[in-house]
Amino acid sequence: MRIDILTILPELLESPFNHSIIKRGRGKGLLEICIHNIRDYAQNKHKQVDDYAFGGGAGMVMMIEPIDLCISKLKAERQYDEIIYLTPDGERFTQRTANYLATLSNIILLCGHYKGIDQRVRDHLVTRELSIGDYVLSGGEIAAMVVADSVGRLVPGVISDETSALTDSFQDNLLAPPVYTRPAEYKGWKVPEILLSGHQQKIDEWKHQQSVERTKKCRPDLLPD
Ligand code: 6GU
Repeated sequence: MRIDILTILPELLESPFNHSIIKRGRGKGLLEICIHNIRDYAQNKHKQVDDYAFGGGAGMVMMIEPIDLCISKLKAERQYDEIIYLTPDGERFTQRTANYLATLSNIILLCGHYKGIDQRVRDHLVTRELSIGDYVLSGGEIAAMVVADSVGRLVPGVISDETSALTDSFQDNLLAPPVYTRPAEYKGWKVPEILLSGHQQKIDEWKHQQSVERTKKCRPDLLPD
């Protein structure tokens, strides 16, 4: 899978994809993440990418032309399944959306900034708009990291233990059960006896029950009525 990220702050996006699972996925050639600086497509000598809003109002608006030029260049090289604009007024990003995006070959993530982006980008270039939650970030970059990370780790082969992505919290609308490792007792705090018992079926039942309990307590909205 290939993910192209369009931003005016490319430095912000370098580090998160160079560690751990995502780094390994890139190393194995399963995942390509390419960062593009929108400013490289600015047409005037000041490399301007934003301008005053028509009709007034506070804040600058990101111009359509540099974004269109960057997207057009990428589209000439390959077909894109989705061109996604990250915005707090987009559709809520969930595990379900991540699962869907992980089935695609090529996607573009467009990071917004300032007061917003020329509406014509949203009307004519973007195929989907996503928000990562009901709070406002200073730009779309952190949201793009969230989307690329959660999608990238689902691409087959990126996580070596195939089953582990499937047992994540949310994959079955339940939170994950608690996990423990050695020592079996620390400062008198004990690992639940059942996990040391060797009865796999009982252990699986216990884990499921813990998942349900945790979900009831922390995220009752995930449970069916
Ligand atoms: Cl995608 N962008 C910004 N700027 N803020 C957000 C967001 C996105 N999702 C939640 N808050």
